[in-house]
Order: sequence, then C-alpha cells, then structure tokens
Amino acid sequence: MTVTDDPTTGNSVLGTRMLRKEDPALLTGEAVYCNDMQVPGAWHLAVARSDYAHARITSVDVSDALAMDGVHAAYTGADLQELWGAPMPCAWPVTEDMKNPAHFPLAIDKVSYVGDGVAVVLAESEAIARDALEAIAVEYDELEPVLDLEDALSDRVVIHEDIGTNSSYTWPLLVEENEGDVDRAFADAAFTVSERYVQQRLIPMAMEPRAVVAMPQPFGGDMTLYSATQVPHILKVMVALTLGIPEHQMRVVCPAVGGGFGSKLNVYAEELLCVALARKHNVPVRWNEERSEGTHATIHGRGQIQHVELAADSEGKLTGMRVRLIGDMGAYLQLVTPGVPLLGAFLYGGVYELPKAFDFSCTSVFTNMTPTDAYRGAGRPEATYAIEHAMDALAREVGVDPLELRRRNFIPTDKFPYEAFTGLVYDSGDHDKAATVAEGLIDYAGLRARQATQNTPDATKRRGIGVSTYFEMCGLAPSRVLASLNYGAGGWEAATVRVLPTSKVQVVTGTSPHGQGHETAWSMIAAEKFGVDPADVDVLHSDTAISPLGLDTYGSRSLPVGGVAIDMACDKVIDKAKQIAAHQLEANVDDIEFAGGVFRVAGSPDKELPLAAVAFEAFTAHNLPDGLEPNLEAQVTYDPPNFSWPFGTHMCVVEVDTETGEVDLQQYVAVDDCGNQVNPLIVEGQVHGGVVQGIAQALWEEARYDSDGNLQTSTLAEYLVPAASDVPPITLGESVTPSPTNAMGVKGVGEAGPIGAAPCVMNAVVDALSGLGVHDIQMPASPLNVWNAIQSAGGSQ
Ligand code: MCN
Repeated sequence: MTVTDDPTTGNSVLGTRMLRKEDPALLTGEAVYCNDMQVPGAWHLAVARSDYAHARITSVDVSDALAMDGVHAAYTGADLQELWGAPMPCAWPVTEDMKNPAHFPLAIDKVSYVGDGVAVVLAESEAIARDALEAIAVEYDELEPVLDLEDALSDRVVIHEDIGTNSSYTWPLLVEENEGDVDRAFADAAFTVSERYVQQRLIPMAMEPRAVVAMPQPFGGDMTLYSATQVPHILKVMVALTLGIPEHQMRVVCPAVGGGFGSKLNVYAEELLCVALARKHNVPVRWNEERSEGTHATIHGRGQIQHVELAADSEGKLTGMRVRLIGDMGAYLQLVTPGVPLLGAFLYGGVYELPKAFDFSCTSVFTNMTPTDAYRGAGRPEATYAIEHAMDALAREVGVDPLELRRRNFIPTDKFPYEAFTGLVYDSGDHDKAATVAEGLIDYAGLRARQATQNTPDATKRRGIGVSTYFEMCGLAPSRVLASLNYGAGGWEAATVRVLPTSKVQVVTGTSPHGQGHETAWSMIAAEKFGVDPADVDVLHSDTAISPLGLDTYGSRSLPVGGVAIDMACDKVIDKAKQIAAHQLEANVDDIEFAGGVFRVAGSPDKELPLAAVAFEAFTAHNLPDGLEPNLEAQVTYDPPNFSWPFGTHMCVVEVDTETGEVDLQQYVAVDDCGNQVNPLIVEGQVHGGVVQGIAQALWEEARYDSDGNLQTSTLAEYLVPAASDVPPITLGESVTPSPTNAMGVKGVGEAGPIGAAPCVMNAVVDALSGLGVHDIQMPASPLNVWNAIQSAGGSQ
C-alpha cells in the first residue's frame, strides 16, 4: 500500500482496500494466543462441573483427586469462599429493584445449570488436572429444573430461594404522556397483527475458545492476567474489585484473540479462579477451555419470547406498536445480561415513522440453563427480527408487497436527523436508497414475476423472496445516555498518538480487537492525517500497562468512538507540530498548512519542513517556541454526543422443498450503510461474517436442551455452525450516508450482518410457503421445523 504524496490533494489512504496488516502473523501461526504461551512452572486448573441442571449439593469430596500424582491442590466451593471479596459482577442493574442472586465462581450449596462449577483441581499438566476431575465425588439431591420461560415466570419452581422469584426485573419503555394512545391506535386500526416469536438460544462459536494465564510477578506483588478477552480494561477493574486487589497492581493483557462475538465481553469464573489461586499459591495458574466445556461454561446469546402487535391504517401505515418480552437470563446474571433486551427496546420501530403510540415491556427470568449475555448484536437482532417479521405479516394482512409496505412507512430521507418515538435522534439515513440498491441488485421485480409462475398450488419446490430493513443503535456511547439506562460504565474511548523522532507513528488505543482489523484501520487513520505510509504506524492495544485508558471493543463502538478519538488526537499533534514548524520557518502559525506530510507557509511555496524534521526538532527540543513542551504526543478521551446509527436493507431468495422441508438459500444481497468507510475490505469482511451468523440463526443454529436440562448441542457435531460452502455468494451494494455526529462521518458496522440477515431469511422461507397457509416457522428453519409447519398448515390458503 502506498500513499499519494500529492500536497494539493492530500493523501488518500482512507477508503482504500488495504490488506490487513495483522493477517500474516495470524495466518502463519506466528501470532501467540493465550494457549500458546510457554509458562514454566504454571499449575493447570480444571473445573469440575455439575451434571445436573438444578440440584442441592449434599457433599463434595476432593480427597481422591488430591492424592493423585501430579495434583498440587484441589478445592471445593466452600474451601475457596473466603477468597471472594464480592460476588461475580453484573455491571448493568437495569432497575433499582433488580434481583441479582449472589453468584460466586464455584457453587457451594446448590447448582443451577449443567456446567456450574463445583470444585477445582490444580495439577502439573492439563491432562492430569482433567483426569483428576474424575476422582472428585459430588453428591446431589436433584430438583426439578426450570427450562421454559413462561413456566419460569409462574414461579412454580423457584431457582434462587434467596430472592424468592424467578423474575429479575421488569423494564418498561412507554412514553407516559402517550399512555392511552396505544390502546386508541389499536382500537382505530384498519389492520392489526399479533405475533409470537421465539428467539432461540445461540452458542457463540469463536474460533479460539477461552483461555487464561494468571501470573504473579516474582517481585512486587503485582498480578498479570493474560486472557482471551475482548475487554481487558473492564476486566482489570472488575477483577480488582471482586478480589480486592489494588487496581494499580493489576495488569490485563490480551495476546492474539481469535474472535469473541460478545462472548468474551465478560468476567468469568475461570478468570477469577486463576487469579485468586495464583495469588494464594504464588505460582502462575492457567486454564484452557475445551470446546464442549465452552458450550456450557461460556455465555449463550438471544433466548427471548417476543409478543409483538402492530396497528396500521388502511394504507398499511403504522399507527401503534406493543411489545412484551420475556428474556431468558439463564441461571445467573453475567456482566451485562440484564441490559441486552434494553439495547433492543429502542429499535422495535425499525426504520419506520412510528408514532409515539409505542408500549414496550420486558420481564427477564432465571432458568436452569447456561447464563445468557451479549452475543453479536445483543438485543438489536432480536428487535429487528420482531419488527421485520411482523411487517411481513402485516403486508399479508394488508395485501401489499412487503417491500411496498416498508416504503410506505420509511422515515423520509429529508427528515434526518430524526427524533424517533423513543426520544433518541437518528443521525442520518436514506432507507429508500438502500432498498433501491438492493432491489436493483437482486432484480426484485423479475424475481416476483418468476415466483408467481413457479409457486403453483402443487409445486413442491417453492420460491421465497425475503426483505428486511434495519436501523442499528451502536457505538455504545454517550456516557450520559448510558447512565440513564443504569449501565455501569461510560461510553468514551481514549487514544494517544505519538510521532516518534524518526517520524514513525505510534497509536495507543483503548479498543481491543479480536478479529476486526483495528491495527490496519487505525494505521490508515493516522497515515491519512500525517501523510505517512500505514506500514510506518504502529498500533498498541490490549495491554492495560501500555494502554491504561480504554473501554474496549463491543457494540460496534471501536471506529465511531475509538477511531474518531485517534483522528482527533492526530489533529492535536498536528496543531502542536504547526507551532514548531511556524517557529522554524519564521512564520505565523495561522499561515502554516500541512498536507502530504509537509508543513508549508501559505503563499511561500519554498518555505517548507517535512514532518520528520519537525518531529526530530520536537524530540531534541533545541529550538522550540517558548513554553512549548518537547515531543509530539497528544491524548484524547472522546465521549460522542450520540449513538451511531447504521442502517440497511437485505434481500434474499430461497427455494423450499415441501416434501423434505429443506431450505436452499440461493441468493443474498446486503446493502449496509455505515457512513464513510475507513477500509471497505474490512467492512465487507465484517458484513460477510455477520450475515453468515444471521443466516445460521435462521437456518441451523440452536442451543437445544432436553427435559432434564442437559445441553443436547454441546459439540460441533450437533450445533450446526455453517462453513463457507453452506452459504451462497453474498452480493454487497453500496450506500454511503455520512454520520453528522463525528468529523470522520463514520458509523459502526460490526453487528450489521446478523441484524439484517435472520429476518431476511425467515421472511423468505415464510414467503415461499405462505401460499400453503404457513404463517410462521420457528427458527431455525430446519427441515423438521419447516416440514411440521407445512403439515400443520394443511395446505390451505
Ligand atoms: N469499519 C470501517 N468503516 C466503517 C465502519 C467500520 O472501516 N464505517 C471497520 C473498522 O475500522 C473496524 C471494523 O470495521 O476495523 C469494525 O468496526 P466497528 O463497527 O467499529 O466494530 P468494532 O471494531 O467495535 O467491533 C465489534 C463488533 C462486534 S460488537 C462484534 S460482536 C463482532 C464484530 O465486531 N465480533 C467479531 N466483528 C467481529 N469480527 C471478528 N472477526 N470476530 C469477532 O469476534
């Protein structure tokens, strides 16, 4: 990648398809993941886990394990209780009276899901530690498990006796002065639909399972925690608070991290166990997750029952909406579990001009299953599914094409920035454009014509066309708005930019990439500003000793918050450099221009200084303006004034075999508008990966439990993660609507794919079968679920 050094046009790195800098190390095996770390003398931790979903522990005996060769120590939950200064943290108490049962890294009296930790072994190798688990004897009194959300609500069996109910909180979003409007909207409606959807639980499947190494420093009492996490900064604070370690003596480092999709946005029992036991024994302690262990012990995503009602006038224009959710939180609250439905609450109106007649409420319940938490999109794919699937149901009621119904309801382009019914302001949007681009790429009109010919009443191969649109609320910031939702952290991000004496650039970021290509993107931002080659920019991240300030990577916040902070820090450095250049060139600072890596005096083309000369001058400090500090460095902590609001339209084509129930996804088109793009190649990669995750929710993936609460899909043989060969080529259309919120005009893109994809595919499947009387199909649209839906519809219109 080269940079154009044309001072008249400036550089042109931004917006180019630069290959990712980080990939050679990742692809050649040079990158070091947590599990690759060589740690002489480390003790290996293994966790004995409950085989019961709901049971009282009557005894735990670790003595046989302790007697085994190579075993250094073995502990029950009761043995370690004194180590926990506080229970495991939940940082999002969404209501004042939210119920949060105490949750410790190991259970003592009672287990609440299959996989709940009950004891640990520390041994000289991982194999010995895992073998020793077999020697631990645990006796249980089995209790009836609570696995159904509606049953959980009834409190027929209460999981956590200390809180006396399975309901943790009820959180409403109703514009009070409009109370009554909702009922009126439904009473006056020409059309209504009332739907019930189930968001099945999903299991995040990062390529790299979790792994932890806790290393006490030999001198000085400090602790370094290496973890396959996406939130080193948050983890540091939480571990310090939970274990009572002075925060300045805690350091968290993420080596290379192989994906997270939200599942590594957490504080896990194994992280606390490794740190606490490393302190106790003053040795390094490490733990590696096995895949089937992870399907139990790492959070699950989704898990909601959604009741959605729409009211519309005779044209199909929305006039009111009611949403009732039941959220499945699993056995305990993890770091942000309660907040997930709230993130979706604001998006139930989709991209439509919904009046304020909106009534939302969510009750979240405990169940005897693995805890749920944020999984790519976190609440927003669920909300988009609900409105977009319901819009198709409404289109069938009204008798109009689903795309036409959406167009009738789009927020008009000239109304942006648009204050939504929730009071939040959508920064920019052009839904008609996104839909038009998608429509053209897929040949929507032609497809509808061919569909009419193909889907005769007795056709066994039926074509379906799916449409979905979305608005996403991401960039998770501003801090003040997050505060109003009771979120326990801020939404800012920090960046430090240094131009080194030789004019190489160092960017220190608080973001923590785990597959998103930040080293490339952040290099491009700095290269554009300074007129240097991106190869000359080094990006430092994911180590709290090197980057002490940060709020990490989730919620598609890294570019619109962290990237913008870098852009701003570069500007600050340039402003300082201009003062030095003005001093050297004996000119007024206001006359100094900077482009293509060179400072020039306006109107005097012969008076110029390259960045390298200014950087060296700043370093030697031999001749700086009076009062100016040496070196070229600036730090910015940026707290944006608004969320980031990407949007888009997805369309797809399926063919459904009515005899086998098999769905063949044949075409997929996505138009995702994330404002200006730093690197379209990365953006495309993000959309491709995300779309496949959304398709997977629609067609294949599901965490399935049996009636005893055993996870039946605990390995990759049963949990159907797609391969590239399972999906058709994904055609991406272009739409760029810059955000007015930040100077770069960027919005996030990391979660767009799954938000648009699941409803798009499910709309296509139902569209294929609606002529047979099929109104809905439960996700995933497996052959069995599809076939059953066809049979129960009975083939009638
Ligand atoms: N980008 C860009 N131009 C834009 C928007 C984004 O060039 N207008 C680039 C950014 O520079 C960055 C990437 O796209 O390199 C993603 O940026 P952003 O949308 O800010 O998202 P984050 O970096 O904050 O990533 C988080 C997001 C989330 S929430 C999940 S979950 C997710 C995802 O990213 N998990 C992922 N993408 C993933 N990709 C991989 N490979 N692995 C995961 O675990």
